[in-house]
Amino acid sequence: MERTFLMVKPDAVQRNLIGEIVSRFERKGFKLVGAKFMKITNELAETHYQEHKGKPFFDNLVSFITSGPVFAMVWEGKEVITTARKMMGKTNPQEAETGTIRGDFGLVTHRNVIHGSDSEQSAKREISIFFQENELIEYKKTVDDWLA
Ligand code: FUP
Repeated sequence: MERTFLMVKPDAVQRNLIGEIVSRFERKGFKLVGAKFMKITNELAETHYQEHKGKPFFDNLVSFITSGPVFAMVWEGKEVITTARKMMGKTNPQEAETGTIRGDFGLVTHRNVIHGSDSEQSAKREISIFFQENELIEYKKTVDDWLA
């Protein structure tokens, strides 16, 4: 079953949106398999955002993501990587459709509420840098039988 890495960013934690965001993925039918309320170190931020190293917004991105606690999660389900990206909306909240998380709760790209892996490869990489294998819980939900 496919897994993705999602993270409620510091702006959304400050704005009391953890529950709202978690709720959207629960209601969609995805299964939470790991979660961690944590403060990201500079080193972890630079590893996580390594593809953006050298870009003009990199330093601001690292200082934003380390500025306060985040809620890091692993979610599981059918095509969860692409579906979660659709539910998040475009990177720039001004371009994100109403009804998406960024479209509903964000105003600017540098504080865009949520992170989500953009491919199978980045999901694997991001899950492994944020979580140990034994922090991910395999369990059965009877509701799964009514999905997909
Ligand atoms: P996304 O996958 O939608 O999170 O977007 P990217 O991987 O392209 O960008 C990662 C983060 O960098 C964004 F969430 C916000 C930040 N960013 C900027 O601040 N300015 C930019 O021009 C592009 C991205």
